[in-house]
Order: sequence, then C-alpha cells, then structure tokens
Amino acid sequence: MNRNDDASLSALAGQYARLNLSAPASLDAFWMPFTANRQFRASPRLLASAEGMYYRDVEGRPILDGTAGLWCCNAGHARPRIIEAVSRQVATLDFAPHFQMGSPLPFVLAQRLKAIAPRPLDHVFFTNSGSESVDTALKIALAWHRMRGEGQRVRLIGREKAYHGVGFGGMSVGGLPNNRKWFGPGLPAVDHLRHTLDIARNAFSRGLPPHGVELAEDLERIVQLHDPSTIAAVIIEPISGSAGVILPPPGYLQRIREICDRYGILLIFDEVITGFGRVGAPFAAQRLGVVPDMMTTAKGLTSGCVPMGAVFVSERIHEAFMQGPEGAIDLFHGYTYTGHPLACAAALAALDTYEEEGLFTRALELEEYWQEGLHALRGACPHIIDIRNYGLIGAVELAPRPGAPGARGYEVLERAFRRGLLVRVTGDTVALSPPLIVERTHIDDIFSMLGEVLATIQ
Ligand code: PXG
Repeated sequence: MNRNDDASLSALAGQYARLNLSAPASLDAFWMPFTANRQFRASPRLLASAEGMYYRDVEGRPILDGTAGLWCCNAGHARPRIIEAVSRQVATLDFAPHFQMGSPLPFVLAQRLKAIAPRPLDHVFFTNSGSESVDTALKIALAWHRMRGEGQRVRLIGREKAYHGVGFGGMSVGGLPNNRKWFGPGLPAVDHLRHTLDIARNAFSRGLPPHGVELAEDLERIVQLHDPSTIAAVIIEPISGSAGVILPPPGYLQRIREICDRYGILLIFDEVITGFGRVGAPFAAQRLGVVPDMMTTAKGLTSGCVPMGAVFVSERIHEAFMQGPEGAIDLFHGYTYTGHPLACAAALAALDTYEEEGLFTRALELEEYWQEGLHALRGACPHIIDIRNYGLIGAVELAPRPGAPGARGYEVLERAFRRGLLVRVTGDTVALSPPLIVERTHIDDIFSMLGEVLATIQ
C-alpha cells in the first residue's frame, strides 16, 4: 500500500464513523475480482448502502444504479419482503444439508420456478452462482448422453465472445480471450461458433439487429467438421452481456434450435443475465420464442441479495436419470450449499416481489422509452460507434483510443461514478441494465448523466 492509499483511507475513516460502519484499515488483503487492484486501491470507489434505485457511497453520496449491481438486483435494493424473509429464515433454519436429506424451501422454490419457466423445463438443480450453473448443465449434458448409451458425445460447443463464468467448463466454452489464455488448455473437446456482433452492418439498430441470421449456419459447419454423433451440447447466451451486449438477429436462435434437433444435440441457454425479467418476460427463451433443453440462471433469482443459481432441466433429460435402481444415486454432482435455506427464502421473496409489482413484464412497458433515451446519446460524443438495446438492456460502444483499448471505457466508468451513476464497462463498451423498478425519471437521469460524461471523453 502506498502513501496515497493511506491518505484516502484516513479521509474516509471519519465518514465511516458517521455511517456506523467498520472502516477497512487497509485495502491490501482483499484481492478483488476482475479488477486492476493497484489502480483501485489508489482511488477507491466504495459503496456503503443501498435502497431502491440508489446506492450510497461511503461519503453518503447517492449513486443511481444503472446496472442492477452486476446485472442482478432486478427488484432494486433493500426490498422489505426480501429483508424480512431472509431475516426470518436465518433465525429459523440457518443451514440444512440436501445430500440424502431435505428441508422444505428448495422444494417449494423449485415448484415456483417451474411455474414461470417454459415447458418442458420442469426440474430445477440449485447451485450458488452462474459459473456453477454452467458447469452443472454441461455435466448433466455429458452424463445424459452417456446414460443413454451415447458416451461418444463429449464435444461441447460455445461461441466466440461468450461469457459463461469462470469454472473450467464455463471458461472452456466461453469465448473471451483474456478469460481463457492464462489458464491452460481448458476442456479438451470444445469448439466455438462465430458471434453475432456485426457493427459494420447493424450499427445503431433498435432492438434485434436485422443482419446475421446466416451466422447460425456456422453450427452446421462445426457439426460436420467433428461428426454430429460426437457433439453433446451447444451453449449460448440468448443475449450476451459481459462481452458488451450482443443480440441475436431474428430467426438466429430458431435456426440453432433446428440444427440441434436434427443431430440430437442438447441446446443450453445461459440466462444468467437475461433471466428474471431483464427482457420483459421471466426468461429470454419466452420472449424470443425458442425453448432450450436446459437453462442456466443465477443473479436475478434472488435479486442478487444471496448467492444462488438454478439449472432448469427438461422433463426428458430428468426422466432419463430416473431409470436406474431406486436406491442408486442418479447424479453424482452437487454443492454443500445446494438449496441453501437463506438463498431459497430470498428467491421466494424476490419472486413474490417480481410478481406483485409486475416486474417480469416491466421491461416491455419501458422498452421504447428506454430505447429512445439511449439512442439519443448518439451525438453526445464523436467516438460512439454503436448503440444497442433490448428489454432493459443498453450498450454504448466507443471506438478504442489508438494504442489504448479500454481507456475510454474506463474513463466513462470513473467519471460516471463521480457524477453519481453506476455503469458497467467491458473494454470500450458501456453497458446498462437498471433494476426493473426503474421509473421514467430515473431513465431520464441515467441518460442525462451519461450524456454529460460522454461529452467529456476525448
Ligand atoms: N453466465 C453468464 C451469461 C454470465 O453473465 C456467468 C455465467 C457467471 O456467473 P457468476 O455468478 O459465477 O459470476 C455470468 C456472470 C459484467 C459481468 O460486467 C457479468 C457477469 C459477472 C460479472 C460481471 O458484464 N456475468
């Protein structure tokens, strides 16, 4: 830690005392994820509390939440039902094992989730994160084929620019070079489809981009290259978030589904970002009209307040695991915290909140207003090369500064935070995904603050 850090920390200490928080004596020991740690320690951005649409930083300044935390706090912050449910649960049953043992809430929750999922995704396996959901779904796919006597189906197909978390499975099917290159070869039998980001043809499209449905034919090429009978599953984010909001051209996902069906390949949708109302339906599969064989979720499941993930599995996949002797374990997989009571309580209260407040369809109601406000930013800065939107998701892509890719993006993140707005940045793409409780006035505020910031970017 250098002297700057000491100075900024002691300046913060008084604020902490006033807020009745324990001030960190040092920022040294916490190794932050996906962060430039030394840069952060020199100029920390610390959030201390949150309510509704706003965070407050440690100085008590309001920060409008333009990203639902990290795409997860879909019901907004400090929602009374969730606070009450989690508090009550920790006092009633803090933990229960779910290996050859049970407790009521995961059964109740799975039934509730089944009711909002597309048919025939009728069974739910609980995890603690998106990464675990992805690795779980990939393992179920491999085991399902093997169980049915097709153990040669070991290949997994992802896409370029995909993000499926950081486990070895998700990393391997993922397609972001920085997330892969440091960590060895990954899973052995993986290939990647082309992505659908085509700024040259689709720049500034409103909603789904018109061009690129033919990119689905890339799956046919890969299938033929490897022999269809060796492929277990294709995993796709219906809309990718982490890579900077990449949308599917109309008909693209339908075509992927057809090719999977023709060759007996399972289709997994990674809905970690798109699930729980982000695009105006409980899941993107429903809005986009394509039903996968499995769906991976996390984030909005508990509105972000307790870690939890869920894998939705189709009836026919689940059924195949139920054929052995009744006393035999059907899937050798699971986590200590699978179905954790606190997470289940949070998820049930989040579902109540989503349903009572109509949040699963709110993104549809606001989509046009959101879209117009977002696209009006186009003239704010000469470096904007694309703007993309769908549901309550938005992205503004800036041209990289020559020799310094990511520098403009980081400046936007930093200046927006100082201005009172939380945005998310990947490279030079600014991504927005506000809590679904957002009002038109908040939308106006998000775009006016972002516009001001963009105008300062050289
Ligand atoms: N799949 C998808 C599609 C995701 O977006 C994961 C899996 C992994 O989830 P966990 O819970 O293991 O982190 C994600 C996570 C960003 C950002 O800024 C996105 C994610 C995580 C952190 C930041 O775009 N997505």
